Amino acid sequence: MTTTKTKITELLGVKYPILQGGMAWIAEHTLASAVTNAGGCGIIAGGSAPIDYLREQIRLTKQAVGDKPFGVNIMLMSPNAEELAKLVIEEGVPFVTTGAGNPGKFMAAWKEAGIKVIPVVPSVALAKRMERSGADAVIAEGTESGGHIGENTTMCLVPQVVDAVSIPVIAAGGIADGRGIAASLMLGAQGVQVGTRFLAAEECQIHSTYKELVVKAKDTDSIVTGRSTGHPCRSVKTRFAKNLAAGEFNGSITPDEFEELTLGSLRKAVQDGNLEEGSFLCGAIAGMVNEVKPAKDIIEEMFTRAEEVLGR
Ligand code: TUI
Repeated sequence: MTTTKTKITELLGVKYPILQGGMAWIAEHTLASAVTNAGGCGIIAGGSAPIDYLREQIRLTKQAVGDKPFGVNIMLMSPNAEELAKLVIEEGVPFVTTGAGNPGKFMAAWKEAGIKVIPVVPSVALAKRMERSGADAVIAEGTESGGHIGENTTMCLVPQVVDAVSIPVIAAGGIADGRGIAASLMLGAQGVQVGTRFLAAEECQIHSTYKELVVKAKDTDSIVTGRSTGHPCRSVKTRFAKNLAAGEFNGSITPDEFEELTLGSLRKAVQDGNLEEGSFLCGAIAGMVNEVKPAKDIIEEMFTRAEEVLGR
C-alpha cells in the first residue's frame, strides 16, 4: 500500500493514518486498544470522567497495546480538564487530542513532556493559532460530525486549513468508508479521524439500543440541537431530540431549560439506552453505517477500498 504512508503515519508511528474519535462516555480502553492493535490510533475519551477511572483506562490500554501508540482526548469544556491535562503527563500518554476549546494554556507543558498534541479545530483562525502554539498536527472537523460541532463543512474546511498551515491536517466529519478517506487525501489531508463508524465496532461498548439506532439510521436521521445555547450538538433524530429542537425553535424551551433537559443525557444513551431522555450522539454519515464488525475489519476494509478508489 502506498497511499497509507503519510505525514501522520510517520508522526504517530502507525500503519494506517486513522484516528478514532475521542467520543465522550464511549471511547474507552476496549475500543481504543482494538483500533491501535489494528494499526490505527485508538483514543480514550477524557470527557468528564473521574480522574481515577481515566488513569485505569490508560493503564488497561497500555497493557493491551504494548508500545504501540494511543491517545487521550481532552474535552476542554469539561470541569476537570486541568486535572486531565496533568494526568496525561504523569502517565506518559503518547499523544493528546483536544476538543471544544483552545488548549493553548496546556501546550507548553505537554510539549515539554514529549506528548504530541493534535487539537480539533473548527476554523482556519484556530488552526493557525494552534500551529503557532506548537501543535504537531490539527484535526479539521466539519459540521457533519457527531457531538459538539462547528459551522463549516468538511469539504470546505479541510482544504482551507491545509492551505493555511504547514503542519499535517487530519480530516474529520462524514468519513466512514474508503471513499471518504480518498476524498480527504484529495483535499490535502494527511489522515482521517473517524467516530461514527466505530460506534458500530464490535469492541465499542455502548448500549445495544444505541448501536441499533446507528446501524438503522438513514441519511436524514441525524439532527442538530443546542444552537440556542451556543453548543450545537448532532445526534440521532429520536423523538426526544426532535422535541428539543422544536422547543428551542419555538421558544417553549429556554436555553436554561435546555441545559437542564440534556444534563447527563449522553450517559443515559450510552449506558442505559434510554430513548426518552438520552442523547445518542452520531455523525451525519450514520446512514452509511449498516453493519457491526470488529474494528480491525472496519479499518482494513476502509483502506483497501481507499486504495482501489485512488488507484482507479
Ligand atoms: O468536542 C467535540 N465533540 C464533542 S464534545 C462532546 S461532550 C459535550 N458535553 C457537553 C456539551 C457539549 C458537548 C460531544 N462531542 N468535537 C471537537 C470540536 N471542537 N468540535 C468543535 C470544537 C471546537 C469549538 C471551538 C474547538 C475549538 C473551539 O475553539 C473556540 C475558541 O476557544 O477559540
